[in-house]
Amino acid sequence: MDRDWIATAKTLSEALPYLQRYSGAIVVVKFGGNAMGDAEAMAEFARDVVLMRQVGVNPVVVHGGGPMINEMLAKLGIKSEFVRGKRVTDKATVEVVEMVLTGLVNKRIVQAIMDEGGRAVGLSGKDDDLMVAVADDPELGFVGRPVEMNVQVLRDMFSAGIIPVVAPVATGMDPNETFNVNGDTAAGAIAGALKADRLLLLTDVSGVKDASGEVVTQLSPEQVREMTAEGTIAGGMIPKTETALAALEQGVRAVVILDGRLPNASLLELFTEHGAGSIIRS
Ligand code: X2W
Repeated sequence: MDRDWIATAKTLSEALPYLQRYSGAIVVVKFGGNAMGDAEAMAEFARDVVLMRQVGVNPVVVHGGGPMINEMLAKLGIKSEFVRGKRVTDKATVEVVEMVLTGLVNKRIVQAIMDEGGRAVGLSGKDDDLMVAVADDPELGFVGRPVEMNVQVLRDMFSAGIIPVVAPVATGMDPNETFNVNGDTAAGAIAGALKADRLLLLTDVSGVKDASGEVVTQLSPEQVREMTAEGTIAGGMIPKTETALAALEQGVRAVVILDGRLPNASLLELFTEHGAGSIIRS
């Protein structure tokens, strides 16, 4: 026997208290473009989400797709430019962002979830006015900061057993406007409005690291602020920890920053004693 089936059964048995704890919970999962990698990674992510739904969790997927937007902009001869981690988004760019995120990327994820036997419906912040944004910074053009969330549509989908898959594109106060919202920001705003039990930010690093490069498994908001002031939390981690702090302030119970490239990263975090990445909570 090349596999220890007794250990497999034991793993399932040990998951019982976690399954009980998360039954009925709302878990928002940010799935970034870098974590989507190949078809295998996508299928594995989809299976984890379908399993969550199967055991009574209400998952919401909020996705990114930065690398896919870059690729399409390059094909169209439009240059990509980032300021403080956000894409400078003019009128032509926002049209490409909306096409790529709500079309290509969103439907790939919806299909991957259905391939694993789940029911998924894709939507963007424009659908049912889920996410209304205003311009974040004049330098960035049509980059949006969410100011109004209408999450009833997500609750309706939970009741129907449907997994919502949300593209981070928002409508404006003027309904003819379209805003490009950073995927982490959108996931935080949705988790905040739902007062989610968990916000999982799947990325391509193993978590928040201390000055010696070790992953810190548990952090308070105060520790995050101190580590940011000292410069230990820097670069690409800053938007993630800022999102985490804002989400906690809005009533999210805990935020986890974890490596989405790890096999079954979300399951490891939710359903085992081990956990994964860095958990931030008050
Ligand atoms: C992002 C939206 C997609 C995203 C962008 O245009 O790339 C802004 O920068 P990842 O894969 O999660 O990085 N929006 C404002 O967040 O994708």
